[in-house]
Amino acid sequence: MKDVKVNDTHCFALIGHTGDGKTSLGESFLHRAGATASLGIVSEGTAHLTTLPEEKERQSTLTSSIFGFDYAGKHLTLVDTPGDSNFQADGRIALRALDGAILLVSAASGPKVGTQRMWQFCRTQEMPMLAFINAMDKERSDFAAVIDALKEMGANPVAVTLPIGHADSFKGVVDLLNMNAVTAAGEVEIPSELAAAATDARAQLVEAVAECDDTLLEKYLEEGELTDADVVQGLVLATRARQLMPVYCGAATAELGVETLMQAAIQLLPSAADREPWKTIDDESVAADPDAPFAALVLKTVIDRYAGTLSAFRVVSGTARPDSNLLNLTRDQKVRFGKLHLLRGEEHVEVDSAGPGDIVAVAKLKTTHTGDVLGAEKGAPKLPEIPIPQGVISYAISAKSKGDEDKVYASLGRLVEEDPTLHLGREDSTGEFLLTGMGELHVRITVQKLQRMFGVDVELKRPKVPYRETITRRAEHVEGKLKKQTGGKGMFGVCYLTVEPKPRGEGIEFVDEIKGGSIPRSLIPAVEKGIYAACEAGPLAGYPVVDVRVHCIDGKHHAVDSNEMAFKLAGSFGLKAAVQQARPILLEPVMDVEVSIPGSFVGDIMGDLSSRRGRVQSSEARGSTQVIQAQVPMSEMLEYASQLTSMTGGQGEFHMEFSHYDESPSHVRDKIIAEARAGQAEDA
Ligand SMILES: Nc1nc2c(ncn2[C@@H]2O[C@H](COP(=O)(O)OP(=O)(O)OP(=O)(O)O)[C@@H](O)[C@H]2O)c(=O)[nH]1
Ligand SMILES: [Mg+2]
Repeated sequence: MKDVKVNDTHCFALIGHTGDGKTSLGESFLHRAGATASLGIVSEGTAHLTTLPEEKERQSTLTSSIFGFDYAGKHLTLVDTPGDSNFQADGRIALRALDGAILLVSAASGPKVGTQRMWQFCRTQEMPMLAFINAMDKERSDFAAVIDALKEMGANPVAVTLPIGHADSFKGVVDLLNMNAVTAAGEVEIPSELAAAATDARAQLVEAVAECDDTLLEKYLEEGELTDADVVQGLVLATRARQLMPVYCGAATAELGVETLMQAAIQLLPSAADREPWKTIDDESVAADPDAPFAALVLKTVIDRYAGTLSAFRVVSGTARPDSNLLNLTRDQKVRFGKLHLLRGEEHVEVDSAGPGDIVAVAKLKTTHTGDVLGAEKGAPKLPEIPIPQGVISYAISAKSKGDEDKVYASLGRLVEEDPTLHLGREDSTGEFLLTGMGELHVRITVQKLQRMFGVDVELKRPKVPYRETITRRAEHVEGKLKKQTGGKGMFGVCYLTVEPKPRGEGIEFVDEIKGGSIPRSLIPAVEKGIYAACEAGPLAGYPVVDVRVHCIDGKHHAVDSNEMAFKLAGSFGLKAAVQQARPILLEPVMDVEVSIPGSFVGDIMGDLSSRRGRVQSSEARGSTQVIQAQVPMSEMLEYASQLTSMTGGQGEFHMEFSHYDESPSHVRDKIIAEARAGQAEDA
């Protein structure tokens, strides 16, 4: 693999809504490239990209799958991501370590909530994208309608292929760059009935490309045409600058339109050498130079049946070699690489080096987690680590058989290690474990895995809503004081805090404004620690305090009695008092919900969503299905899966994803505060 140069090394993801055909497309890539001997089929459980029994059972991807292979003299790493909102976060982590994405859209149903979400995410990451309109062989496939829908979504789609026929008569694609057609028989002439449409679409493509570049536009306006080389070059630049999203089409399962797309991925999406340069935390560019000091990002941790736990990383610069000593820069610890493995579904192939753009895995490094930055012992660029999305829904769980608690905790710990979007905690008041994930299915699948991999059974209780507390106005000069005189040495520390609200999602910020040593320098971190500790359990109902800027403006100390503990407590008391004075409110998580139902249920479902305090945002027909989009507080949606089934006799489907935090209305707030107080009283 390593005779391939960096500019022939590509890594990209397949993204989109669940069920639109990402894994099928990935399988047909692998098959066309000769990386797999047979075409893997999701519905038959033979896909090389879905290896878990839970994935085979549900016929759906639950965790991103990395596959390295060679094609046309290039080394490609394909990452197939999950489309279901419960598992999309895993794909988002992986995307941070990749150079491009192919957005899959169903030709029959167009972009959906999952399509939109992943597209939006890639857009914020400034990631070049191609779109693939899949399943042209299905009834009701409509290429032009999907392009329109992509435009409406805010993308800049431009058709680079046209479908030849549709549904049963779908045969292949017209390639507007080469002005030929590609069918199961290979390259052929454009069918005569499509000649006019192809000329027309080619003109639109040329015009779109010309509009992205002033020099090209001038040339185009003067000469009325561009050379083939100009069009290709212009399209390459416009794709990488994210001015255009080139659109391809085909049918993944019939392997039609697939090679044209693969060639486009290589030609239009950047290689590891010509992607936007990586930036260090100090905003310096990092060149993809195989001879520079090594730096890499851990994008996945995999528990493998044979190899134990593996850390998969994407090399950003330098070259990884087996049996070498390195640093985990995130945790500031030494690590040692053993063998390097190229990941190919279930199969792992040992390799002797990995350079920029390669993704390989090593046996789990102690203390290394998904998202971490690895680097050479000397001179490694300081890359920012990958942020890990936090789960939103928590279930209390307990072991089914008494005495199994330790085993449950240890096994869950392993699963959390593999999937960082899961979080395992313990609720002090009840002693129960709290498993937090991205959605109900995420948590349920984890429980299934626990049973299969470790043989432990757990019981899931009603989920808990992760409320938050915050403030709505400024409170100034609030005292936090600890003064204690018990026998010998006393404890003394005073701080004065001013708090003010921050925009939603910005967290807690500590600003040190101590002047003149009213609190000794060495003790200011203790105040900060105390403040952060107090933010973990707010004064209203014990939920975390968020989005507050805390200025430490003054204080008092004592030469003998002031110490770290005293100032930590002073900080904590000060924060609690300041929050109380700053008109605190309770925030509740609000979810984006998309419900798909047969048209006859629209009235019932809309009414039901309103009774759950939902705000319906749109309702539109997609074929015979009606799709309702709404925002609904999480607390009202905890058991929606089973309720929707009973309301629609099993004909409804829904997707739900965290959207934002909103102030909860007073009747909800009062109830939650009362519940929290009752809980505390019980403990006392
Ligand atoms: N007719 C037709 N069916 C397709 C095509 N592509 C995929 N399918 C079928 O659609 C179903 C879902 O395909 P997948 O490839 O598993 O979809 P996915 O996007 O990976 O879904 P998730 O893993 O859940 O995100 C499978 O049963 C496929 O056989 C296609 O081009 N034509
Ligand atoms: Mg899949």
